[in-house]
Amino acid sequence: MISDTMAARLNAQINREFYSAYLYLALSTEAEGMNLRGTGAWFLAKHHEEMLHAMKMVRYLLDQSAEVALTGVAAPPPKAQAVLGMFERTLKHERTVTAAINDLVDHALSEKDHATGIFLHWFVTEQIEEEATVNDILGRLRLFGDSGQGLLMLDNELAAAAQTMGQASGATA
Ligand code: OFO
Repeated sequence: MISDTMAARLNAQINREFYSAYLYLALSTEAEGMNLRGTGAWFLAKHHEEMLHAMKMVRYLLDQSAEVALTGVAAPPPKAQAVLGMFERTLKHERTVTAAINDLVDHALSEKDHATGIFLHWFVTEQIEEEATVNDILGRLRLFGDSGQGLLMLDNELAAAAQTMGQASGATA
């Protein structure tokens, strides 16, 4: 059993995870609209990952006999217009999520809620990996540009990465 405050905070995070899924679905469709199939597949794989993150938290609340309170998910922002902008938006968003996860851990520690603290460790590690991956992609985009040959190369790499991500999450990208 966890406290009502802890449950409310986890419910708020569930909403953030669904928003992440929604944001990446929007970016996926934007990339597809630009004929960047690999980039679209990568963002779709991210969408599936975020849905899994939300569901992990839903499962945790259920296992702790806590209430799952689903709330409305905000609309994603207008189109990013360029691939560099898409990934800049992604990194900014992931940093916000990292801060939110860290706050959750802090709160769990303040309540001496060890179960939730341990549960959240997976998310702490996941955020490190997510930020690193997006930083890497941004580095390439800045080095080779987000058009022409450089973009084609990146799109192919993202197509391959999406397949791996899809296999890892069990979802089809
Ligand atoms: Fe849910 O991991 Fe990113 O946002």
